[in-house]
Amino acid sequence: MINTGLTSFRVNGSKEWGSLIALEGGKEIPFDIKRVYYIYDVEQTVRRGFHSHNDLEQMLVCVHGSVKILVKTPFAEEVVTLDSPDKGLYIGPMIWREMFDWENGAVLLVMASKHYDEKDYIRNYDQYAEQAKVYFESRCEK
Ligand code: T46
Repeated sequence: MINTGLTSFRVNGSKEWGSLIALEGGKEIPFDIKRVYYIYDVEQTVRRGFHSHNDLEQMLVCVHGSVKILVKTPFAEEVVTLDSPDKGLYIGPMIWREMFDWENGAVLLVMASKHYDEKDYIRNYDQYAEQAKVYFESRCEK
């Protein structure tokens, strides 16, 4: 789907010493990282998200446990399971997202291309769908 995709990170490690993953802005992460936050202690039945961003890029990594992410546009939708620290889900602008089915103890780490700005959120789905149709149609891709 345009503006979102799953990626695998290179693991430095061995059975003897354990594993290390290094992520750098402009390299493994396709933008300069301006902000990092993490979500944890979420009950399994809780569903979060329910919004899109006008102009924000993010990389989501479940560094412990697992969580499912629904990524959706007016034209397509997909559920991605993040269940390993070596998997990253890139989410670009104008993608609706919902996070659900949290495994007990799951920690979701997010790297973002911009500082926090509530004005960048679109939290109403009908309003999002209207704007997203214009956005994706102007790019001639669905
Ligand atoms: C996203 C998904 C994956 C801040 O003060 N600073 C921050 O950087 C963030 C991300 C949030 N907040 C405050 C705003 C709310 O009062 O923390 C509270 C919870 O935020 P929100 O309800 O937006 O959380 P989620 O889990 O629905 O969404 C978050 C991100 O906001 C969002 O950008 O893509 O995680």
